[in-house]
Amino acid sequence: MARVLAVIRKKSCMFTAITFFLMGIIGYLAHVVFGTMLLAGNEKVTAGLLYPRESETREVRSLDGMWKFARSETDKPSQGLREKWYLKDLEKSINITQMPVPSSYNDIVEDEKVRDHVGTVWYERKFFVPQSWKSQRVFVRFGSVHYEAYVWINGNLAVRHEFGHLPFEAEISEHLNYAKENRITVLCDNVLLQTTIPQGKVIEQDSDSGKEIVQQYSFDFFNYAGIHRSVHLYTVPQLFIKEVILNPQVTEERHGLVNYKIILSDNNVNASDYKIRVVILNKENENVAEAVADDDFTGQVLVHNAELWWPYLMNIKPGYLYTIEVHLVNEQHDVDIDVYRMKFGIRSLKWNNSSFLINDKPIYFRGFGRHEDSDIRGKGLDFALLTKDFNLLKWIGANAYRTSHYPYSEESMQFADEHGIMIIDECPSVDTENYSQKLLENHKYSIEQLIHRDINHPSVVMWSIANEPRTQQVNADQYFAEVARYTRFLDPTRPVTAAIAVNSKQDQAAQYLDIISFNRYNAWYQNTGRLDMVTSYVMNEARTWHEKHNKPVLMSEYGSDTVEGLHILPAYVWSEEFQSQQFSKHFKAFDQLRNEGFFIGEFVWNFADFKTAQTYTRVGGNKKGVFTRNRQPKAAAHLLRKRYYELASELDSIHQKPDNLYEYTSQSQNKLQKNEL
Ligand code: GCB
Repeated sequence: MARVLAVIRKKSCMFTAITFFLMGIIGYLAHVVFGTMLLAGNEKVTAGLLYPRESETREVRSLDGMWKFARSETDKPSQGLREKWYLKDLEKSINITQMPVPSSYNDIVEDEKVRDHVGTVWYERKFFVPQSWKSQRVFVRFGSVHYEAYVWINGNLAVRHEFGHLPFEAEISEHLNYAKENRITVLCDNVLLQTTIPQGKVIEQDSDSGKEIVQQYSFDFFNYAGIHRSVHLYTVPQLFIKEVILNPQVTEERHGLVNYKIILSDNNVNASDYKIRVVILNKENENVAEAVADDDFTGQVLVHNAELWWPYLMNIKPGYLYTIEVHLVNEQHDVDIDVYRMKFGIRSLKWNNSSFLINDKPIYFRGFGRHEDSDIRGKGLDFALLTKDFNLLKWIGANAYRTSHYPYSEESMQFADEHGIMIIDECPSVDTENYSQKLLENHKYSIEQLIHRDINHPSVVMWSIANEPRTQQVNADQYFAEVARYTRFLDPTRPVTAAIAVNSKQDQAAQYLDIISFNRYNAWYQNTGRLDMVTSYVMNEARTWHEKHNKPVLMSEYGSDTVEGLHILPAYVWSEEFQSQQFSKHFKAFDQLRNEGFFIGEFVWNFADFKTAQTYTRVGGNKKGVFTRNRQPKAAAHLLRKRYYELASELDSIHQKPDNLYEYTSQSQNKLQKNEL
């Protein structure tokens, strides 16, 4: 409750400021104390949240569509809570408009007060549930609400959740009116503080109409808010399959060994009354293996000669997925009580101090940093956009992206599994600074929720625990030691990285990572316009990271803002020529570094142009996209496409070059390309 209270906001800001002032003074002593605090538990554990899927024992209903919407006054964010607006129809308390779900609310209305709103907004809609659901258990599940959400069903608080970009749910069986109308009310608060993930600051400033609450944040994307992903109701039987945790491995003989752990909704059931039967189906839906779990509902099932999950353009059959069908069976009557199906892939990951292998083959990442961002709907889930983006990723020959700078939709993770796109899965921590115990707890909890959600996705090959944390600051060392330790504790099967921008001399976090990712904008933020100051700079920096830590290195961001249609020769910043030439200078460095044996990938910043907060360095947002915000290619996209397909053919022996990769120019073209003229 407290977050919506402005007064507490101020206190917590003050608290943070005072804490760090003192920390600065006490120096080493505080450092030690802080280190001890960090080791002190307080870890929260997420339960349930299987992606809602129909089966013979489960029904799913979407609550997507038009909802009622109202914005609280910025200076009265908790008015609705105090006055209990959720107890009756919203329009009885406040003027309402219509708002689509899923979508960010910011760009739907022609009013900067909505676009730039700071604080709480309200959503509401009605729905029916049939009488037949009364014998079941009913859950409401949100794919994500940014940032904090409270949900009431018919006036009863069902759930509160913090962190955007991550799902949450609650059982609502006892709050429902069966065979009658029901009301769902959602309060969404977009305020970011020094202890939220990501961090922000709220200040009070004078304006022409009096005092205004202003949200500040340093990260470079618009703080879109609202009900961003789908809302579902789903039913399950009284005793049901709550979690399915898989750890598929590849044996030396290249069989798939699928380790599984099933968690039921009731931990105390008598194992002799129930059994768990798992069936593995191949792509053709044929039963290829099955097993009955041990009494603790864990087990292993062997898939002979398994088709492995491969990244796009690393194998001719990328993204091979099996389905696991989990049956909860009543032993006595031999009937299915619950059935849940989920796709998964079989692949191995290994890493050492210079390389990263999938199915024993070295990975070279050719990818992007991205954003969930588009015109009008902001960060709202959109299947048309998702399909277009994956088509473009394949058009350009990419095999990976980082979910910069927060977890992307579950649906996008499913797309990545299907298409064989490797994911560096990032938690929502951006520009992390002012380290505190509370921040650490939240940071760890966001990672816990992320790993809980994504652990079964074969596309996820690495966890990114932060983007551009201020790792030169006091206490960054212990802080990241603990975040990395915890991440590895939650999932030891994937390497841990963070995208670091602090230089290697000052950085204190890379020592705790398995793979070092660095962001650098040569010829853009440094030595602006100097295309002759890229190649050697990139090489030197990558080598320095490797020499210092003896770990594989990748470049997680490079690029330049580019206005589509702006042409300037010789190349000049913001022009299409500049972006292409700046990329090309990086390519030279990447090839050289790869030959040196420790450099494992390149990620352009960014896949597409995206919206940011208003600032004089951004013209209508960040323009570093290879595609425009409307997903049309800039000149550099064609250049990158050639490189990514050439790399696939050179490194992975996949000679699937599209016919139109090179346009015919003359008979001499091939010879010229091979320097034979
Ligand atoms: C960065 C950030 C990214 C920004 C980018 C830029 O280093 O990680 O969020 O958008 O630079 O374009 O400035």
